[in-house]
Amino acid sequence: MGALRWDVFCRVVDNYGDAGVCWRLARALAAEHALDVTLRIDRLATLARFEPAIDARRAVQSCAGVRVCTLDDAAPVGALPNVVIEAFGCGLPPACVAAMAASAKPPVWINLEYLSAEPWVDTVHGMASAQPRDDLTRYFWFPGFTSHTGGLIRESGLLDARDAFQAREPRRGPADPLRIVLFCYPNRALPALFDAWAESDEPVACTIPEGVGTAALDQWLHGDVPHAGQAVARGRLALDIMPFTTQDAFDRLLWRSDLNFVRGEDSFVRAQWAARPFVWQPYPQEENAHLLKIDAFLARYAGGLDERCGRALTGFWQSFNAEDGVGAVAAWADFRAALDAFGAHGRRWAGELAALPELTAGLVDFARGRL
Ligand code: TRH
Repeated sequence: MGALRWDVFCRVVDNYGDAGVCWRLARALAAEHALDVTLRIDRLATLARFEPAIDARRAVQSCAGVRVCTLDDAAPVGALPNVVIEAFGCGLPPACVAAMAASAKPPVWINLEYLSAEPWVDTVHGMASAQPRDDLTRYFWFPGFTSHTGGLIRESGLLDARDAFQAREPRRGPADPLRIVLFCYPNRALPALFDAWAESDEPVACTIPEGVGTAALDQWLHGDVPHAGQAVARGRLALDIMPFTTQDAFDRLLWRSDLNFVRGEDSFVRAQWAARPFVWQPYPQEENAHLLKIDAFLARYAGGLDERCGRALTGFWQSFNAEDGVGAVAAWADFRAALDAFGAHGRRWAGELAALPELTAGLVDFARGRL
């Protein structure tokens, strides 16, 4: 019998995370679990932004051991896979659901949910939901930070590769710049932080992916927004605009950095595997629901820090996410002073996460038990 067939369905809502998480999952399923994986995605151009081998004009292609197809609701269904992953409740093509309902042996249908540190996730992970209209069952897989959740994607050998990379990295000398990666959403606190870094008593080298922080750069540089490959220096601050790179190269950027500003979901997880100090800006949600997500994560993450460092971390994260420039600058000094402690804590935290079930392997076991 040939390899089991898994289809991952992805509709890009916004930004890169939906595509990023699905690409990472599809690659891991194919590479580490010898599965025959197809990623069906509605916006190839988004995937091509960080996977240059992808040709956004081709409806079907193979890349990194994964068959990549444009998600087309009108396309004929063809042979059903053994397992269907519906990412982030994106909705399967109606014809696909109809074919599954008509099938004597419908695929195992799993909805991959968004990551959250909120305690309720422990109570709903793995839940089955009957789809009465189609007489199908849909399971819910919740990534998370406890053993009662679906865990996090951690490719095999990732942490060894990180350790080998960081061991080769020269230690930062006293005259060396503080290396910051800034991958955040539009944030009104940035110009004030750029000012503080430009007037800092140490050099600061800030790497910004192209298209990130544009409004703040426009304001701070009086309309002279640099493009990818360009660098700008003001006072002690050097800004380097980088073109988008592959997910693996992005990992190495986080591994090399002294402080990572990350956002959304996938870069948030990768910053934790990087075991370097980081600041998280979740995807802004209505009624500030994203602030609850920060508090839930900080309740888990900051717990391992002493009181002074915990206050410094929480203070800066909350000011940054409140887009409060004055507050962020006021909190920066204590945050900066605690960076070494955050680095040591980051290693402990990554070690704790690595002891949890790994998402892809858990998903494969779960599905195999229901085939
Ligand atoms: O791009 P994001 O803001 O995506 C968001 C979130 O996923 C959010 O949960 C979702 O609701 C929203 O989209 C719709 O941030 P995220 O999740 O960190 O995804 C970014 C991806 O881009 C991640 O896989 C890393 C990748 N990336 C690269 O591969 N190369 C790069 O150079 C950069 C900057 C990013």
